[in-house]
Amino acid sequence: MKLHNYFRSSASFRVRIALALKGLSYEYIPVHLARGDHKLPEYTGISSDGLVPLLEVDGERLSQSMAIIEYLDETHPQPPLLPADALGRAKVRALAQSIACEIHPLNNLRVLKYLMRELKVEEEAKNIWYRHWVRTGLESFERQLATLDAQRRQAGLKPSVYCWGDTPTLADCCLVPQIFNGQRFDVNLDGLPLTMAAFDACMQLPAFQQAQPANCPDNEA
Ligand SMILES: N[C@@H](CCC(=O)N[C@@H](CS)C(=O)NCC(=O)O)C(=O)O
Repeated sequence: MKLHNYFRSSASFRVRIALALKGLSYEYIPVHLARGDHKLPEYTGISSDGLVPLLEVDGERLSQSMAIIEYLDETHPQPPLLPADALGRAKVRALAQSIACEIHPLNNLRVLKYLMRELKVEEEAKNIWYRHWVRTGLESFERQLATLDAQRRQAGLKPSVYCWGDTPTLADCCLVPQIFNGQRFDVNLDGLPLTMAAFDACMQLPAFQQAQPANCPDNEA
């Protein structure tokens, strides 16, 4: 497998975590987003959306981190990244999508660049936009974790160690990169106890440590 990705890209980081959790090896192909390498013909020739990550596998090219992770989960089921039951899967996907669909699109590089370059928004206003949407999204995520926690207790289940249950899931693959991103841009992460507990639990695991930006071949200190 070949993973076209960028060390700082949250969506790429999600896939690196999934690959590491499953113990899958792959060729790391850096695409320097800040330099605009994703807009060069070499990349747009293989990627129809011009975004990272892109996974080349068995002669196919897969885009969209969530689709890639679900593909990996179906083709390499151990350890599973989604619960065995339909209700559990819906809950985990809802958590994952609150980050991938509600937060991440608003803090994406091209959106922030559009604000500044086309709408002439100042750097400070752009940062306010960024922090507002990330914080609001994480507060919603925290409320969802609190609801799930209450449901588990009611059902006589142990509190979750990770976002859902005692093994990492698709939701954790999404949460950890979002927190890294928030930390980088000074988002206030106070008052999110369940969210940060899940993040801390993930970061104890070698797979999450291995996948983090600082351990990528294209990392820039
Ligand atoms: N929904 C997509 C998002 C992909 C995406 O937006 N990737 C970002 C990096 S995290 C990117 O390539 N950005 C380039 C740009 O915004 O110009 C996914 O989950 O894969």
